[in-house]
Amino acid sequence: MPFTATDTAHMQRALELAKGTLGLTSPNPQVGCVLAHGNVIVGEGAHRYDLRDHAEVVALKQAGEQARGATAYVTLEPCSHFGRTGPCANALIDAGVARVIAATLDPNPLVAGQGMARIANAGILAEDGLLQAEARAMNDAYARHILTGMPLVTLKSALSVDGRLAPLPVQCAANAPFWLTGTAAREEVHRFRHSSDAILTGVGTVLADDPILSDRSNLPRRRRLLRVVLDSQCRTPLSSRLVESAIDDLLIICAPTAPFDRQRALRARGVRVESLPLLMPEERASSNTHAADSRPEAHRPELDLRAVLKRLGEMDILSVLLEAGPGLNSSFLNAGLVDKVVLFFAEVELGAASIPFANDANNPFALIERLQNIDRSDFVHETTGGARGVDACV
Ligand code: AOF
Ligand code: ZN
Repeated sequence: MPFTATDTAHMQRALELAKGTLGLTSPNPQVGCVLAHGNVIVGEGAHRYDLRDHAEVVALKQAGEQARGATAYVTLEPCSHFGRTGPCANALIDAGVARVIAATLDPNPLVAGQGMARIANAGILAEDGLLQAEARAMNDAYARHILTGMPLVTLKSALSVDGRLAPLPVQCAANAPFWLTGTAAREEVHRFRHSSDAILTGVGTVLADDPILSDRSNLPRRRRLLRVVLDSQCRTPLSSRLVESAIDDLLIICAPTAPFDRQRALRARGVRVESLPLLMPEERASSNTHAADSRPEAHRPELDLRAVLKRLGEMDILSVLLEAGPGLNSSFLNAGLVDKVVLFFAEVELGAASIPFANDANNPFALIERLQNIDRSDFVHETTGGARGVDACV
């Protein structure tokens, strides 16, 4: 049966409800549900991880007996498995709904079409694909993680029009008098931080800028935000704003060879310190998607970035915002581990004496060639790949 304008309006409402839970559902997806008889909504809701109930159950509880005969509009296929809650497919069947419309199927291998199949087998009209692109885009990090165990990586940088990083602390330092980009861009940065499970930077940026990497958006406080520093030798100062503000939300990833007293001192300040193996230059070269790297540091052992992301994935981190300097930007791009790039351009030229965006690239647009092919999962938001991975914001 084709979808009607009423169907679209209700699904739009369900998407709106889901969008309102940004930062509140990870490691679960953002999901909204509307139950309606014709134009009349009898129940609606969204999932929030801390409150457990899935979106369908929130809406069913609100609708009570009025759920009978209603159409359920869900932004993600109702689940068919027992997790922290029972299967939503069964809850909808038991409530006697007449029709279920899902915006998209759930990429979770435990569900993956089985929820809709169960509903259809119960004799209920089950359809999917209404406003699918929007629904998928909202959960692209969730899809990446559930399918690969790795988080989705967004590289964020504030640049001059000639594609250079600012010579002074810019996007991070709260008290810094100088910002490369304006207020609108800063608000956007905080919105991006708010939508990420982790913000990742390198010790070089910590030493140069003393950033705090907090979410200062005005949005409802997110469930968790992990700040991560790649610091193979544990050089992060105990007096840094990151360490001073650590409340079990700062992870320093170092090499097994990092001085033990430094590791211990950081732990004593409430910092989580974990070591991961280093990758030798030859091993990195074989996994590089890009031509030979001529930087001097390209010939030293470095943290294995793939192992770093895998570890963050194990910690249920679905999305990582990379806010780093040229060295780490280059390393991530060269390893083919960047999915999206968000560039904020300021109306200034900094000139060749300033710092390039990535060590081996003066033109950020040339880097687009090195973005990971995000189409490897058919659930991941296609338009970011279609736009060649760059969302430019001013
Ligand atoms: C739905 N509606 O609102 C959500 C769904 O551990 P649990 O029980 O919370 O299950 C988590 C999985 O359930 C998650 O990976 C995804 O497959 C699905 N999420 N499904 O029907 C919802 N949040
Ligand atoms: Zn469910």
